[in-house]
Amino acid sequence: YFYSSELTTAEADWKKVNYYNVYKDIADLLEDEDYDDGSYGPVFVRLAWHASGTYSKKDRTGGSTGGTIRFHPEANYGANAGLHVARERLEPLKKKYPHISYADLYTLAGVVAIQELGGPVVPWRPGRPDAITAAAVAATPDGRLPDAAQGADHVRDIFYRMGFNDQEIVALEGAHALGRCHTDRSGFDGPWNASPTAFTNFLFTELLDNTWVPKKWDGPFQYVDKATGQFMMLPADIAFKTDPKFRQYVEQYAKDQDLFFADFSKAFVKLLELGVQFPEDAPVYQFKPLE
Ligand code: ZEM
Repeated sequence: YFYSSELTTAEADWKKVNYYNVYKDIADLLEDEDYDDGSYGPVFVRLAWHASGTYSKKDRTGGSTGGTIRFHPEANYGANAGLHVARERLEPLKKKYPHISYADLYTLAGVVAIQELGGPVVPWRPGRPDAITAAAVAATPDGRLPDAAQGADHVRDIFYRMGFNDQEIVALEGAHALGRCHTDRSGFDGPWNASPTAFTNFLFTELLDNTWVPKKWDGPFQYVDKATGQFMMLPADIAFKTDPKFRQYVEQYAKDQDLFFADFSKAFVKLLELGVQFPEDAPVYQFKPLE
């Protein structure tokens, strides 16, 4: 998926964009009965997360700034497999609103998806600048996103590097209530629960309520629920059940959806703003969900 000329457009100007209109137009792109479980919402959330989760607080590189995820080599890192689907779905909006930066568009798409799939309001600010060519920025190094095959130590290494604590990490992991794994993207297979297009605290309830057993197949090692075999957990997800410090938050969020929503919103705002130097006069939007 080599993007160069097509996605390299004129410089963004965040003040010239009506973000209420962009919000509405992203919301209109969510539903599609021919795609996955009927919604692009989950893959928009994954795009926003992968665009942002490369941040390192040590050297202040990475993060959503620059919209660098659209350029080779970052676009082609293994962790980002399949995200061209989300970028291509959003591309008409870059044509319609040429002044929005890709970095703002991709992060806003994650916010719209969370809200329109029934999640909390996520305050969002515009003003992330775009890199105009891949050469204009040093490439974001590979290996900054978590490896699903690993456990709690690795998950902590990755998220502590971004500046998150254990509670925030667990809250963010709750996004796995949404969407599914694809054998042609990550190699893993299946949704985490029965309602992958609704933002819920089901990642936590499913983790605790089911017995998770190794899936018998030729693919990468993962878990399925013992009762039906329909739902999945990654090895990294299971670490949230087995690690005592993570598990205390899993138990809280399984019991208290409002607490999860409030904590998720705060942590997701932080994620989307990692490493971004916003213009001082950029307002914070709190969009009302459309329905
Ligand atoms: Zn995910 N995630 N993620 N994640 N993720 C996948 C899918 C989705 C991990 C991971 O390896 C994977 C966060 C944290 C972590 C979403 C959101 C967020 C997939 C499947 C994998 C393998 C990709 C595929 O095959 O399509 C690991 C190891 C994580 C941390 C330990 C955080 C944080 C997220 C947002 C806040 C979402 C929404 C999906 C579903 C995408 C889709 O297309 O349905």
